Amino acid sequence: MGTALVTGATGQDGSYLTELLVDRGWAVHTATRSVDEAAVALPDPVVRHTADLLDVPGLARLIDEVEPDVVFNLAGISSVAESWKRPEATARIVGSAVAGILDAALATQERIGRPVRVMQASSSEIFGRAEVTPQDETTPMRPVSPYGAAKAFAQDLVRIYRTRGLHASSVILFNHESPRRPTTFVTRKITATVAAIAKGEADTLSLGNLDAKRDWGWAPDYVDAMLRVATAETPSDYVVATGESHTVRDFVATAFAAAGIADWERYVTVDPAFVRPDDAPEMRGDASRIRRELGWAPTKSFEGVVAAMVEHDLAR
Ligand code: F7E
Repeated sequence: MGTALVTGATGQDGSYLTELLVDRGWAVHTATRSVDEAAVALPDPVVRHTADLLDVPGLARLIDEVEPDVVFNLAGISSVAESWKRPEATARIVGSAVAGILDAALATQERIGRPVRVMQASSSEIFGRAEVTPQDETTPMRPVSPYGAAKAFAQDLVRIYRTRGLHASSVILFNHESPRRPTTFVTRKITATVAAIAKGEADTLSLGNLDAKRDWGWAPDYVDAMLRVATAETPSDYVVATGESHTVRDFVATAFAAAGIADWERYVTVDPAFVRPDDAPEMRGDASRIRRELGWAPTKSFEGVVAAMVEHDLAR
């Protein structure tokens, strides 16, 4: 327990992490970009700050003012599709801003004479067209999207600052989902549309690449991994994944089945607008290391994740 500063606290992961930290008795400060974002419900005892990742001096001042035991960096553009539309903004927000956070944490640590840890949310997108499946901490980075390239850069920075004496770690998160996922991501787009079709409110589900394989876990499990990594004695980088992959098509079929619809193919169309310039064919993680060293394990199966999301969307 201690003081945490969470960037991106109003996103899917940020909100689950903030709740977990408050539950565990941490003092939590959040840094969100705008007044609107700060208006999203967060647990009561949280101290909210407005900070923009592109304002590096402002963020550094905030870290210095809060004197956190851990900075959890979850902010940024999290959509790979959007990173193709805003590559330069992605490079700055997802990539270079992390240099500012690490440097500010080190400066504050030196000033106050106690550790200021950094927990960076990295991504399986760093692996891109990986030569090996499943991917683990030793798999070379070979990103195929602006988002993946920016996350790879940030992860290298984390490793570099670790050698300078900062307790800085990256969790290499494979896809992780929940009812808090926006519909710009494929899983929630599918479950929200399937629920609408089941209720007679929609008749088409329009998607891009149905053959992509992803390792889909349950978001609350992944923030539990973040806390384990941030509080571990030794800083390091850890893959967080279920070890199972499924195609987008499998996700669609499982979601329709969960809503009681068997003949799903007649509802699905492919729209080239949702196909990306490049897309990793298969992401599947080997999380043996975090399981072994930090006792982490996923709590929900693929079917469990899909069912929880469809149930939520049917009940809305
Ligand atoms: O796409 C395919 C798409 O946007 C998953 C983020 O959390 O995980 C997430 O990134 C797959 C891709 O997530 C549609 O081409 C097909 O192969 O849900 P997504 P993502 O790009 O994997 C990683 C690990 C992160 O770090 C990211 O922050 O689904 N796909 N049709 C589609 N994707 C979308 N969004 N929409 C479609 O219509």
